[in-house]
Amino acid sequence: MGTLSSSLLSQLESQVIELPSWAFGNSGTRFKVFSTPGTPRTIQEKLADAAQVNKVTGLSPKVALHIPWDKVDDYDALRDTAAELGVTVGTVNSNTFQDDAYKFGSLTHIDAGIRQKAIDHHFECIDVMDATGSQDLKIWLADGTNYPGQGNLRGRQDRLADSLQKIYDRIGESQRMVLEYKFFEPAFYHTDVPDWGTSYAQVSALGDRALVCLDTGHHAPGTNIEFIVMQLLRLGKLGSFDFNSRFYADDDLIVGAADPFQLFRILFEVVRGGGYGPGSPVAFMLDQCHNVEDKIPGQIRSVLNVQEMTARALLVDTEALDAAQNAEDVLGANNILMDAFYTDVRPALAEWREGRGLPADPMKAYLASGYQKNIAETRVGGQQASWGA
Ligand code: LRH
Ligand code: MN
Ligand code: MN
Repeated sequence: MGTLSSSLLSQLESQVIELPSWAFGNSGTRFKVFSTPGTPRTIQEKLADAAQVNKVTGLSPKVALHIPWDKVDDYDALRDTAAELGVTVGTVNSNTFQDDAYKFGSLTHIDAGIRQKAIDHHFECIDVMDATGSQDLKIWLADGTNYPGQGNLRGRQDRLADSLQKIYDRIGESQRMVLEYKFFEPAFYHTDVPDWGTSYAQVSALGDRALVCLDTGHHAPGTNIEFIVMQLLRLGKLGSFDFNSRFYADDDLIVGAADPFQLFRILFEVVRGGGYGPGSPVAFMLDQCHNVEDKIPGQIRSVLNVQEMTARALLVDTEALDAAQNAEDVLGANNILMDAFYTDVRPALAEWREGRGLPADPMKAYLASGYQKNIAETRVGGQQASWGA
């Protein structure tokens, strides 16, 4: 099929990119949250919207939940609703950053009572996982301090290790815990899990089913993210991605929008490091918000960006690259990588999609389906993503 071989295309067949439920809610910055016509009012409606993304792309059969944003009374029923829509529940994200009790920390808090409250919240998330069939518990902590001297950095790290152990002990044999890091925000002086090294140190102390989650927007400008990807894969500790793109900090913009070349470089290291394909432990997830654009098209664009860059990463002639690297052929090696990056895979992917009963142009198909118009007319009072406000 044009630029893409059939063996390459077959590698794309099983690609899954998990969608975050919160991408379908209204979101914004601390200045303003704009509402978008048709925004879901319930988690069931968010699942329905996610199912539309999957319907036209075939890429996103899983939806991540955020608890308590997506809290319901009956998770068995939610699991059934998801199944009827042709999706399943993916990662369950805990939330210890919106409760007054956590002003000075959650899993790291000096007060054992507050720590226990945060641990109990994670136990509740594990119950949700059990009921919905979710495999992964994702922990991101807002814990940190704003001023030098405010907290005992080491004490907080020790308490974190203790709290994480209690949560880890509760997850089932087929479940995993992923610990996400972020270099700053909302705390500005220090963050308790600021970098991959801290996450790695913490999860390594727990066991095999504790891994690192890499959010592409959570690094200082200029960080070589693909190097971190390589290292975590080398250490067997890359559990999942939160994909998004950023110009400045944790912008949560559409993945591949700000820097498609970076996304390509990351995916190349994923492929090279054995992080892609059946049997790989690496879960691909989006962690994005759509503040000014329509949400479903935003998610369609995102999963297609990941698919396109995966195809380009798979295109790299690794044999030729090895040879050029071994011969210290600096520009030759660089050229091999750039050749793949500059290959326009879109026509071949469109043709391949059609052959699999999917629309050649998923965005066009969605816009023509009338779904957007229908939800804009019928849903009144859409939910805020509870994020970015
Ligand atoms: C934190 C984060 C984390 C949250 C999500 C909403 O910045 O990346 O993954 O759970 O945003
Ligand atoms: Mn994230
Ligand atoms: Mn983030």
